[in-house]
Amino acid sequence: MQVTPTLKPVQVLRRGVAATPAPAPRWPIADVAALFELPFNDLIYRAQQVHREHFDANELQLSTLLSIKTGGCEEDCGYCPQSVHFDTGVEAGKLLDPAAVAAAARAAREQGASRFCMGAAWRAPKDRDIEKVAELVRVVKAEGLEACCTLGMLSDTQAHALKDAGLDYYNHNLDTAPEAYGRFISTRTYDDRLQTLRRVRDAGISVCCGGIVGMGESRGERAGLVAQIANLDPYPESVPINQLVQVEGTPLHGTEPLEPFEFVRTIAVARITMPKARVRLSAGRQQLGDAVQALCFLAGANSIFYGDKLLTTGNPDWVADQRLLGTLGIVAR
Ligand code: SAM
Ligand code: DTB
Ligand code: SF4
Repeated sequence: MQVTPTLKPVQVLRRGVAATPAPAPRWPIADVAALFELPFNDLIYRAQQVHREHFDANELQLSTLLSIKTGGCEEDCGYCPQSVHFDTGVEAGKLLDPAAVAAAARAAREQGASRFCMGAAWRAPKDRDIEKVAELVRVVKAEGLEACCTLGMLSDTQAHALKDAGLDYYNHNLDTAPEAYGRFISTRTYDDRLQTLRRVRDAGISVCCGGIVGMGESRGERAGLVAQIANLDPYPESVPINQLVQVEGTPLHGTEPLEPFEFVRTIAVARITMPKARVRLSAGRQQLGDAVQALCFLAGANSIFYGDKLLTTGNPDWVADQRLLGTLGIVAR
């Protein structure tokens, strides 16, 4: 099926003078929604074509996650076990020291990871936190790995300080479609997130931005999320697609699980709309199982979180992943 971009009508000012129209989005929501509606085989075929045009289809990038500051977060993201608003049993910890981070980074590199992503349960770091995280970035770089951080909202100065420390990627997710956002989070806005993404981009750091599916959102809202990310200008270098990990105590625990083929469709649509991005099969791999993961790779996922823990929840261990990649003939980078 041919997806043609629709042009927005030129806006006309009251006095009859033509105003500069907002640039047409690269991916109108209707076109993204139309991709979701394709027969499954046609969608996967299109995603494979796009994937093979831009990547070696049998190659996978491995990122290892480490929670450098766990729990006690003041935000109320309804999916997250680290929020103080919910009783999930996650205990708040202090920021890890450089030696602990160096040891974890070395272990990740020895197991074949190429990127090390440090996550902190902050709404926004303080300037003195950034000084400490900058040191952690230097430690990770010294181990020969790409460094990524996800620390919450950043100011311009903070983004530049992280860039100066050598940070390669900053992860900040939009998480869901704008119209669904209020159902999950009340303590910061969608615009706050877009602003941080702009600051990261302007500081010269590569952008990692994705979202969560399986939160009870509609297909149209999944299309809305992908369209938002694909229409960032430029679109992110890295796009993590998380399946909700349901944690007892969070408001989203007990949500009707997403049908696995719908998850695969989301990966395929992300691949088609962001041809050169690393699309990462992120949280939820333990729940997906090997066969659905293989379908995700077929649909264009070419990155995973690698290591037996995400931030506070489980992930397949190194042995299981190496076995899966061996079975599929996929080579790590
Ligand atoms: N506190 C920072 C923030 O939210 O910007 C960074 C860490 S936060 C844990 C990073 C991302 O993890 C969230 O944006 C969300 O996409 C993802 N996440 C959190 N809890 C999750 C869950 N239960 N299942 C899937 N993804 C989750
Ligand atoms: C992302 O998109 N997913 C990762 C990473 N970026 C920071 C986090 C997943 C967290 C899953 C729930 C947990 O382990 O606490
Ligand atoms: Fe805090 Fe991030 Fe969890 Fe939201 S997702 S509660 S900001 S740690």
